[in-house]
Amino acid sequence: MRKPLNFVSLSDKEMLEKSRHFCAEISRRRTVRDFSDRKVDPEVINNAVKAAGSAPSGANKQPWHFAVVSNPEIKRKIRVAAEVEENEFYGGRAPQAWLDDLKVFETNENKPFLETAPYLIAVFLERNTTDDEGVKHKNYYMPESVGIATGMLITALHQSGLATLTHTPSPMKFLNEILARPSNEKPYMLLVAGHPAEDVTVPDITRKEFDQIASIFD
Ligand code: IYR
Repeated sequence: MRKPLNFVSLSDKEMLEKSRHFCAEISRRRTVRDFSDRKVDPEVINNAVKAAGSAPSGANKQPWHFAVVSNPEIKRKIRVAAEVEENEFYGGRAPQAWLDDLKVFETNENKPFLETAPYLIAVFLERNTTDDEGVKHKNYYMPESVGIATGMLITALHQSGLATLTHTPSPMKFLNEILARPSNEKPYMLLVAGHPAEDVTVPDITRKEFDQIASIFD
């Protein structure tokens, strides 16, 4: 079965304008590590998750799950468990070269934002899916699919006026336990979302120039 494509055609001029505007808007996105506790309308978060759920995926298996957490006790449990892993990371597990690379970001084992920010979105990758008859089905291109969906989630939250932090405490198995997710789901990322803290600053880093990231064959 097929159906018509619901495609919006733009004029060349509109296209150019929209592309410039979007590039400028998304380039303003910065990862934030200090959040305000200001509330966010849950629908804004749900809409961003719906946008992420529209991502392309291998054989349309949609191998993702988004656990949306605003409950303070659950946020606290996540913070405590993440800080256990981060203590090990900063206290010896990470090689010195890695710690040196992180210096500019001024990160450490303390993760207060996991409690301060109004929302944590734990993204899980479904390794396989079990149907109603209990038969296991393979998923395809899971990291690619979940990566695209997570990028769309970050983009959707940014254009809704929210700041995000892509947090990856490692290992993240504790998220399965705290959020009661089955073992076929692998924690992929813990996305922190909310308003930035007042007067927040970010590291003065630059992005590579276009010709450093692209090669053109015309
Ligand atoms: N997960 C740790 C360490 C960390 C690693 C990388 I690569 C970063 O870009 C930032 C942090 C932490 O969150 O502190």
